[in-house]
Amino acid sequence: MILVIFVIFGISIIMIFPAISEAQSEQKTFVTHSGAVVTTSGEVLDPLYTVSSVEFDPDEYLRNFEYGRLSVSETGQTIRDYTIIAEDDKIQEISPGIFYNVWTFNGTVPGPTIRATEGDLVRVHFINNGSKEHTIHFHGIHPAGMDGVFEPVGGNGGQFIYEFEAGPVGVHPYHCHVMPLEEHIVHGLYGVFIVDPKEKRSPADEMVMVLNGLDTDFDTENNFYAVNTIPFYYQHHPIQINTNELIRVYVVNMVEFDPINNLHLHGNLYKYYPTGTDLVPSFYTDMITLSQTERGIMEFEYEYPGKYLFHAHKVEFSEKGWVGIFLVKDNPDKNSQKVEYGT
Ligand SMILES: [Cu+2]
Repeated sequence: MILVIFVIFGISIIMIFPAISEAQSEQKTFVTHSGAVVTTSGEVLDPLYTVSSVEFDPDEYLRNFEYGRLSVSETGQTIRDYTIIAEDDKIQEISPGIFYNVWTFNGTVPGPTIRATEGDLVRVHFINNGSKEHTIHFHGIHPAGMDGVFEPVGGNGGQFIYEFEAGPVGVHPYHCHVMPLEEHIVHGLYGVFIVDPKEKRSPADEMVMVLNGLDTDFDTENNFYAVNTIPFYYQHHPIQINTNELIRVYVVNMVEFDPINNLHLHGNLYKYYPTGTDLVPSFYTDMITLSQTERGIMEFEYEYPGKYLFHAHKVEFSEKGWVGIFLVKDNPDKNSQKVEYGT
């Protein structure tokens, strides 16, 4: 409160002004996915922030892998340099009309999927352009000083270089490890780190699915669940794949607050490699259960064309957005398919 005392002509006048926040009074205008124009003061999200909006394309994210800037050391080791920038002032429309303050790595939730081959030197140039402290904690094997736990990187331009040898083979999450951890994760500071074996896996149509939840009313329970952030996205925009073509899905569960998540595939079963560390599948199933940051690799082919659901068999999660569709197209000549694989 601002207290101002005027003394005019011997009369005391006390005026009390309410504290004024620029962010609260400033109107922001967004264009929704459907083209509607929405204006909000932003105060329901977080009045401390001056916001800018971001868009996220789950189709682009699905098959996008970042291999880094390549060089070779004097000893012949492949070096991969990546740059990851953390921010915590972005607003994203995560469902029509629902705006959420996302904390991002390189502007998106999840952050980029980083990919390397076992034995490569991974160098991540981390820049924290947020207002809070953030880090990157990679799951996997690395020195203690590279763990992203005891060295919080200050906001407003703080920097740190994470350097370690890629390993073990598999699919690993990375995420901010600053307390309160739940808050930093549920706002979106996580991504996927894939370590390929030196002898490559067989060619496949590869994709990344991050199972996540969004607590939009800050009561430490998720209001929405999704695969790749936008609830129901792949139900409305089915993932197109081909019959008789190997599909490989790197799946990572980043849902906070709920102890388990799961994944059920319709009309098919998949080979499942928990954490992806063993090159021999552990299960042949249509259903896996995943706790927080549990992850693995699924492999399958569809014999019959058509639409097939994949979803959480925890029905609450699927009804709140964690559901998608594979649109399987007939592929009479599978040998003519171009299959891209990591370099
Ligand atoms: Cu953080």
